[in-house]
Order: sequence, then structure tokens, then C-alpha cells
Amino acid sequence: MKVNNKRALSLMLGLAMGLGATSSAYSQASLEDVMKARGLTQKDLLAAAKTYTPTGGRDEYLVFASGGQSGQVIVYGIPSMRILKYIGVFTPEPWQGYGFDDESKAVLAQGRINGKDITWGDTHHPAFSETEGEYNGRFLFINDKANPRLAVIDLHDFETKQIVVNPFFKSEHGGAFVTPNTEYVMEASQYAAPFSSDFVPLEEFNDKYRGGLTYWKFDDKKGRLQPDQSFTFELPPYSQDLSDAGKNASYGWGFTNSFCSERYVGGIEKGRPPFEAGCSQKDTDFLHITNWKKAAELVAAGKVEKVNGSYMIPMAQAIKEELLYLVPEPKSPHGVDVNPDGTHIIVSGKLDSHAWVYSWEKIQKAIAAKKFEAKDPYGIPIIALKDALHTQVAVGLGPLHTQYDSKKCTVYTSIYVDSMVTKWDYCEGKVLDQLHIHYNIGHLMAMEGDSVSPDGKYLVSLNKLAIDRFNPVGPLHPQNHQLIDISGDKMQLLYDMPLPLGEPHYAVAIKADKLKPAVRYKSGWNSRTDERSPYRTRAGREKVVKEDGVTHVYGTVIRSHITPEIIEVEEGDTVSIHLTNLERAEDEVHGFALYGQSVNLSIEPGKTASYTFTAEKAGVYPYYCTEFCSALHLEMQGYLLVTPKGYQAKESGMVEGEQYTQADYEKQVKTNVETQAVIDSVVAFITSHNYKDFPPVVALVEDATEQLGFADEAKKKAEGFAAKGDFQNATLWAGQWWQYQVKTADMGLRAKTYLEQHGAVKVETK
Ligand code: RUQ
Ligand code: CUA
Repeated sequence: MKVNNKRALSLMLGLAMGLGATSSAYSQASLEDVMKARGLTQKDLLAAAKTYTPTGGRDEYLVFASGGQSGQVIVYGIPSMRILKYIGVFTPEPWQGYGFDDESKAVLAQGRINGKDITWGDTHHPAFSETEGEYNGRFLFINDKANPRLAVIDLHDFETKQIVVNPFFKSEHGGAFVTPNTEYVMEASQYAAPFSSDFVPLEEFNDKYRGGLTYWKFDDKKGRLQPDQSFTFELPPYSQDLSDAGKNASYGWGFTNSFCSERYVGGIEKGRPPFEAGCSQKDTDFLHITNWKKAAELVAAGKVEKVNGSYMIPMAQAIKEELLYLVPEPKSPHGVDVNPDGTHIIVSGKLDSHAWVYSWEKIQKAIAAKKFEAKDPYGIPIIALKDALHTQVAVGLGPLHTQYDSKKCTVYTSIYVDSMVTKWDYCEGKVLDQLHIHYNIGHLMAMEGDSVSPDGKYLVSLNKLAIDRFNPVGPLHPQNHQLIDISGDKMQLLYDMPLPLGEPHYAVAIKADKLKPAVRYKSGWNSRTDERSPYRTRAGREKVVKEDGVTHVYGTVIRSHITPEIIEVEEGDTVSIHLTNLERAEDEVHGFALYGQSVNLSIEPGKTASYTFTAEKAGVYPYYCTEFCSALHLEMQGYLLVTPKGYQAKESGMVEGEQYTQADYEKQVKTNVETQAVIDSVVAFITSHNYKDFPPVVALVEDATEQLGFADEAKKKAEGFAAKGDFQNATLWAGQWWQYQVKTADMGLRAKTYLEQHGAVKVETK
């Protein structure tokens, strides 16, 4: 790749600016000077040129990273490593109104456990929806390890739509992993527990504690998981861990590994050796192989019983129906990763220095021939290692996860203890390259690495420790994601990105052009149910009505106005405020905050968001828009007046702070006439160009036209009062007329700029 010198130079200048007074680099003109001043090498410059994205530039890939204990998903771009969004999933996120508006509270409420609100999550593994094994860019799934739940995020608007709670598990880790057509999303338990919610003493661990693997049915059209069609395999209490779905050759099967198949239960308090000793005695644990396709057929045929309202396949049935097998795997394994054509499965043992490559062909042969070396204590057939293994490769100390390259047979394995990435060939069984990372890598992720056709190009190492990589910010350090160029024979470290939300366990990257996010909702939209909101309101139809004891405020927001401006309720009333954003223009979001209430709404164009509360105490409660949406954003305000019970308003009218004369009125009108001239010239420019070919401009023009309509109404009112000699009201309405003009002009100018910058051409005007 040729380095663009101009770009690199401006990058260096930009970086140097950050150094301020301590460096003279800012004023230096040549690249060489800057390099010298900042102590940069040629290699640094090359890395910079490979990642730097100039203003307005876009990334080739978008990464969706787990936000770990933040219960969120973090979205960032590759190669720039710029963070684009946090998506609230299991945790309230005030900027997005998530967990604050009624609509999203309903989503979080789906995730209650035993009736309790759980307002955080330990997210581990995001996964994209797939079609024939390719990421289709429509949905993202992510799990919560602490409280076994799965969430569905719709990539049309990057919002969480659904949370489901596992009906059997008390903890999980092996999710989310999708089958090649998103038929199912896998979720495997982690710490064994009774399937019921009763107390069962630890003495009954072997008999009553269970692991499991749920296949959640996904309805692609509805975009929701279907709990009533999902099923769970009952599994031994082996601490099932990560999973992966078979693909191509192994389509229809799933793979789940486990640790602590010793079934050791700690109890150091009772003088017993601790968990970690008891859980690492055996040289091998078990890889579980499940036939989900056949299991789904049994469910469809009505051959599987429901327990607690959910399909559950007991071990005895799974064994009898030939749905479940075990294969020994390296000691205390972690990742299990199926290769793109589904012919091989790679498992790494945290306490082994080898990655083990299994052959699906061999496994299938053993299954077909019913060739098993033994049965486990629960009667599950065990396939002998020699009948399943393709090869073992010494990759380093503490191997965890493996990602596949676009090049055949090439893989990358994260080596936790040695803090490095090992590139190796799993067909030939040889190591190709190794790269040190900083520090203690967990997962690693290649572009579209879980699909049937990985793109290679870049690898991200998701490190457990940052230690000395960034400016210290206290004992809690940022996380460190390192970007690695894998396009050549040798891996090259390009960039360190501190992530201030952790711990991001896993991430997935998709080609950015596969995503088609919306810029606005259909008007009056409940984004969480993806239906029109019953509380949607159109301009001019705002109202306050009492229905079933609830005061419903049907309001609207538009630059720079909340309607209604004054809401009056009585002490003790239940109030439900519904606000619809009337804007169509891209990025014109309004917020809503109210004194004394824990609320912030994010009302994107078209959205209707609601907030319901009890007005417990009489008083004055200002509210306002929380997004700096327009020049008069600060004036986007109002009052909720909670009157005491039985309050009677006084007769006397309102006395305004200022008195206006005919001269004031005429001065305002003069300004308005001048403003109109500006608007006319902008309109002339827009309509003389092919603006209809630019959807963002069309949206702006629609909004501007609406504002101009409001301006006209205000103008008529002003003129009416002026005719009656009421210059107080005439001046105020003339001021409002001007406000609408200003908003029109603002949108018009934005549209004009857009056209100029995007090569609009002149058209014939009649
Ligand atoms: S984890 S570092 Cu996937 Cu939860 Cu492996
Ligand atoms: Cu709307 Cu500020």
C-alpha cells in the first residue's frame, strides 16, 4: 500500500496539537520534523497511515464488542478504532433513554428474575444473525453470564428489543452462538445448579444439579426469540463452557465444551480442598456434541415434554435418540471453534500448551459405527480421542480462543499466559508466526471470523490487562483492544485502543456496508415493539386527557418547542407523558428531563417515548429538552405544575415581564421580512437543483416546509392582534413567527450546504 503523504502529514500535525506547549512539533512543517519531535519510527507512520481515518471518513468494518459488566454493547470502527456507540442492553443507559422511558423499561422488565429487576449484565459473547453461514447484518445477540439471559438487538436501529430468561439455568457462559440460518441461538449453562428453583443440598450434586444447553428458536420475520418453541438439553453437572454451531459439513450439530468434569464441589470452610484443586485433577474434560437438527424434529413431532412450560430433553432421551455424545478434550478447555467449512473443530485447554484439532469426519464415522470407548456416569457415549483427533499443536502456554483467516488452514489462537497470538496451520499442524500483545489476551477476533467466509485482514486482540499501556487513571485501568494487521505473512501490531468499559470478553466484526441503519422512525413509532405507538401525536393535535384515572399528555417535540409548555395536574395524579418527535431531519434528536424525577428520554425523529409517574408532591417542576438541538434549545422548556388538592386558580391574568409598543411590533416585522428574503433565496437555490436525488435534503425540506407553515399561522395571529391595536400580543406573535422562520432558514441552509458538498447539479426550472 502506498502511504498518502499528505494524509500522514495532517495526522501528525493533529497528533502534535495534543502535545501542546511541551512540544514544538505543532509548528513544524515537514513529516521528518514531526517524526523527530515525537520520536516516531517509519513503522509507526505506516501503522498510522493504515488506521488513521480523516474527518468524515468511514470505517470498513464495524465491531460489536461485549461491554462486560457494563451490560452494554460497544460499537467501534475498524481500522480507525473510533468508538461509535454504546448500546444499552441489560443496563439502563440514560443518553438513549434506555431504562427510563416506559417502552424500554418494558424490555428490561422481560429480564426480571424471580420478579426482581436486574439492572446490569455480565455480557460475554455477541453474535450476528446469519443466512447460510454469512452475517446478514440484521440482528445481534448477546448473553448475560451472571443471570442467564439472552438479548436481541435489532441492527436496523441498534436498539435492544427483547430479553429472555433461561427457564432452567442459574448461570451460563456458552452463548450467544447462532446456527447458520439463525434457526437457533445456543446458550450453555456454566455452574451446575438444580433445574428447579428449590433448595437442593450440595450432597445431592451428582444427582440433582445439572448443566444444560438451550437452543433458542429465533423468528427471523418477527425478529424475536420464541421461548415456546425453544428446547434445552439436560446435561451432566460438568460446568459447560463455550459453544459453537456446526456449519457446512457439520451443519445441524452443536459443540459445547466443559471444565470441572470432575464434578468437584469445593468447601474449604469444611476442610475440603478448594474448587480450583478439585476441578483440575483429570487430564481431560468433555466436548459435548449435540444434534440440534434431530432434536428440533423430535420437538416438532411432539416427542419432547415440557418442564416449567419449556421443552426439555432429559439425558436418557438424548442418549436413546442419539442426540448427544462426548469426546475427551484438553484439560480445563476454553474456546471451541468450528472452521469455516465445518470439517474441523479446534479446542484449547487453558492448562495445556496444545490446541487440539478434531476431525468432524472421524467423529461422524465413530458415531455411525457406534464405536465408543466408554460411557460417562450418566450413560452418555464417549468417543475415544484417537477416533476424533486430527492433530495436536503446541501453540503456547494457556491457549484460549481460535479465529479463522481467509487463507485456508490458517488460524490465530490467543495465548493467555504467554501474552501472545500464535498464527498456525491446522491442516499441517505447524506454527507460522507469533506476536506479543499487551497483556494477557483473552478472545481474539478476525473480520467476519465466525462466518463461513472469514475476511482475514485485521485481527483484534481483546486483552485482559493493560498495565502500562496508557496514562494511568487509578487502580482500575482501561481495557486494551489491539488492532493487528494480518494481511501479510507476519502479523503487525497497528494500534492500541483503551476501552473505558469492561470487561469486553468477545467481539464480532461485520462489513460496514452490510448494515443499513435507519435515519428516522415512521412517525409515532414505539421503537421497542416496532409498532405505531398508541400514544403518537401529530402537530396541532396535542392534548391532555384523563383516561382510567391516568392523566395522559399527548405531546410533541420539534426544534425548539415542547408542546404542551405547561402541564397542570393535581397532587397524587398518575401522569403519563407521551412525546412524539415531529422531525424528519437526520440526527435531530430531542430529549426530555423533568425535575425531581429519574427520567431522560431520547426522542429520535419519528419516535414516540413515554414516561409514567405519580405526581406525589404539589410543586413546580421545570422540564426541558436535553439535546442541544437548535439555537433556541435552552428555550425548549416547560412547567409541570402540581397543584395541591382542591386548588382554585386566581382570577387575575398573567402580567408579562415586558410591555411592547407599535414601534416594537414594526421593528420585529421588518426583521421578519428580511429573514423571509434569505429563506426565499435559499429555497430558490434548492429548487433549482436536483435536491430530490438526496434523501437527507428531502427530509430537511419537508421539515422546513412544515416550519414555514407554522410561521404563516403565527404571522396571521400577529397581524390579527396588530389590527386590533393589541401590540403586546402582536409583538409576541411576530416574535414566534420569526422563530419559525429561523428554524426554516437553519434547515434550508443545512440543505443548501449538503447539496453544495455532494455535487448537486442545476435542473431546468419552469
Ligand atoms: S470468555 S477469555 Cu468467552 Cu467469557 Cu474466553
Ligand atoms: Cu430539542 Cu433541545
